[in-house]
Amino acid sequence: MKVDRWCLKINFSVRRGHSLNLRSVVVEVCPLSLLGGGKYIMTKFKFSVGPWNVHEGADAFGPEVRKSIAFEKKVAKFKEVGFDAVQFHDDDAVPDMNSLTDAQIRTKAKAVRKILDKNGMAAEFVAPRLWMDPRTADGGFTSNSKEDREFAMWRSYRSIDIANELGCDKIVLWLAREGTLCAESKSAVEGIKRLIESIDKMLEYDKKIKILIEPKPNEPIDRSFCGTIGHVMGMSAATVDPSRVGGLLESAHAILAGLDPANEISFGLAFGKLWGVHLNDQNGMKYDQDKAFGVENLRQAFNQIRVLVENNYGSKGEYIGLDVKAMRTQKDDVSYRHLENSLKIAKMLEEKAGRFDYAYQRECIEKRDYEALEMYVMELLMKG
Ligand code: GLO
Ligand code: MG
Repeated sequence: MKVDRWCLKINFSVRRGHSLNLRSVVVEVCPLSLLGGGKYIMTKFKFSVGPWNVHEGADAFGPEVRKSIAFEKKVAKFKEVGFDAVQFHDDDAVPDMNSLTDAQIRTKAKAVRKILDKNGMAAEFVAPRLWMDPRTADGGFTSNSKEDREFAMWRSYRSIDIANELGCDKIVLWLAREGTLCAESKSAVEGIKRLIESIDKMLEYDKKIKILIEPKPNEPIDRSFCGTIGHVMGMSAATVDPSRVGGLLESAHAILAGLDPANEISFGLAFGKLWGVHLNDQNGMKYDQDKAFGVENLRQAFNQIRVLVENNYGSKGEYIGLDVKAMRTQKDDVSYRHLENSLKIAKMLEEKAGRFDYAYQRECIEKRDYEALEMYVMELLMKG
């Protein structure tokens, strides 16, 4: 990359009668060509991303529109953009794993660890991809077929093996097809019990592994068995080791459930069980959009970052994951833009959260003048 000009930006503001809050100082040092990315904005968070977040652009109605990018290239680019860790599906790490032995899977995972190490990146989690294989057409853990349920467990155990090789202790369960398309086709009571039993087996298979359930109310399934972070907390409590079962909250999934993502995040935080987030955005209750973080609902996005900052999210090594997808219209050369934008917006909102005037908030609360508080938030967001 040719860089000919550099730019240093220092932004801060002080409210009348208040001293300078160091957390509110933003220093940007960057080549002008990177000004869009926000890589150099200061943050207290660590960020993560999955290889699936840079994709070929196929959707339910049309084919791929961008070229595939090799895994190793993606990892190098993630680092350059400003990410700290990679999230994996089991077969992102070990493609074609169904045709490999358990030992071969471990060997392939070791090679992936080397790629991460070479690029100074960590692995955040491994998620069994239980929605692509024909054997998961009716779900994995809750399929009506015993063989399918066994296949789901095999993939889950292998995901744990892969996580161990990659040096991470988190397994994410996005329960994509655990629910029904035909309401009468499964007993929801039995379904929930099967989910809990499956998680128990994973906890017993590896005494150190942590399970993070990523709730979603629908899509691809019609009625999910585990739609919100409240469901996740309930399931956690019913497992053999609740201290190792927590949640990963995705903004778009909360919106699809008709809930406020910041409140869902707060629910998990209140239980000390929010161990991951997938920040992104969503225009209303339609298909899952995975838009860049903050581009639709800026105030909601601000409040997500605010509660994460206020509750010291990240202090136990948790990452902010950005589960965003590029618009299908993006061309190859700008296929990381949605990630750069999401990172930049998250960090800019973190800076705004650092400037949030808690004394003024208290004053408004005492007077019960919430209109004033709301206007303060709007001005904070709308002014530079
Ligand atoms: C889809 C989910 C998906 C998961 C990922 C990790 O709606 O958000 O992207 O987060 O597969 O399990
Ligand atoms: Mg997600």
